[in-house]
Amino acid sequence: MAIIIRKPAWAISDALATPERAFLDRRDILKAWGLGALALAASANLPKTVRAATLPAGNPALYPAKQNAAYKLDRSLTPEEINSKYNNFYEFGGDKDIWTEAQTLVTNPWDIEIGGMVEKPVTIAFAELEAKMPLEERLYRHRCVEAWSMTIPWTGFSLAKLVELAKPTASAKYIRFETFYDPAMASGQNGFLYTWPYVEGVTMAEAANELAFMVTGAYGKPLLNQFGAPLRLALPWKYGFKSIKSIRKISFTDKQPVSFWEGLASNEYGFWANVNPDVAHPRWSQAQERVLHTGETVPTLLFNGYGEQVAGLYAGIEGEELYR
Ligand SMILES: Nc1nc2c(c(=O)[nH]1)N[C@H]1C(S)=C(S)[C@@H](COP(=O)(O)O)O[C@H]1N2
Ligand SMILES: [Mo]
Repeated sequence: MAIIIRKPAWAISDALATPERAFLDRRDILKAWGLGALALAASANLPKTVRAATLPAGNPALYPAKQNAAYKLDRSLTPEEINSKYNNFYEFGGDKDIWTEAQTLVTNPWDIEIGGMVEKPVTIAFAELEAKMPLEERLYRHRCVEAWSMTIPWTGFSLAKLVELAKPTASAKYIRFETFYDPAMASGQNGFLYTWPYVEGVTMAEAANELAFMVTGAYGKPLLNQFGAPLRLALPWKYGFKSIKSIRKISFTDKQPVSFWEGLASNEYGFWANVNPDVAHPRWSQAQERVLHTGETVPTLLFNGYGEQVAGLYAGIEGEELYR
C-alpha cells in the first residue's frame, strides 16, 4: 500500500517535512511508524461509516444553556453550516473537510481522567461532568494560526470550575490536556508523521482566567464530533491550535507541557501562542485575517481583541515567544 505523506499547508516547514532530518532519527517516531503501519492495515478492512450510529455523549436536554451577556461580539456569528464543514482535526486527516471522517469518533461512553498533582486522582464520566457543571453560552471569536477566523456560540463552563473540582496541590504550575489515542477509530492517527496523541497545555494562571472555557456544546446543542466532542477547550486569545479537542486526560504538573505542534516545529508553534498582529509567523504575516463566513479580510487584534481580560497574565514575561 502506498503511504501518502500529506504536508499541511501551514504546519511544517519544508525543512522539517523532510523525514530524514526531522523525524527518522527520533525513537518515538520510529515507534509510531511501526504501530501506525499495523493500524493502517487493520483499518483498511473497516467500512468507513460503520461507527456513525452511536449515541452522542452530550445530553440534549441541557441545551441551549443561558447566554452569558458578558461575552459579546463585534461581528456576526459564523453560520453552523459553514463552521461544521470547515475544521482542523488532524486525527481525521489534514484537510478542512474531515467532518465526514469525524463521524467515526465514538464519544459514548467517554471517561475523563483527572490526575497528576491533585489531592486525589479521579476518572469521571463525561455525562457526569456535564450534569455537574453550570453550563452557559458564550459568543467567542476564534483565530486560527493559518490567518482565518470565525465566531461561535459555545456552551460550556469555565476551566476554573474544573480546577476547583480537581483540587490541584500547591506544586502544580501547568495543566496538560490530552486527546484520545485510537488509530482504529481515527484514520489520521495511522500516519507516522505526527506524534499522537494531541497534547496542549496552559499555566495555572491562564487556567484561572475567566475566558478559559471548557466546551461541551455549540449552536445550542451538544458538540458535534467535528468540533471535538464531547469536551474541548476554547482559549480565544490564543491561536486556535491551543484549543484542544476531544479531551481524555487532564493532568496537573510542574513541567511545561510540550504541545503537539510545538513538538513538530517549535520555531513555528510555541507554548504561549498568543495572538499578535505584529509578530509574523515565520512563513506568513499575522497582521490580517480572513473571516470565514464573509470572506472579508480584517485587521487582527492583539490577544484577538481580549487584551483587557488577559494582558495582565503576561506582565513581566517578555519577548516574541509569547506570540507564536
Ligand atoms: N485534538 C485536536 N484538537 C485540535 C486540533 C486538532 O487537529 N486535533 N486542531 C486545532 C486547530 S489548528 C484549530 S484552528 C481548532 C479548530 O477548531 P474547529 O474545527 O472547531 O474550528 O481546533 C484545534 N484543536
Ligand atoms: Mo488552527
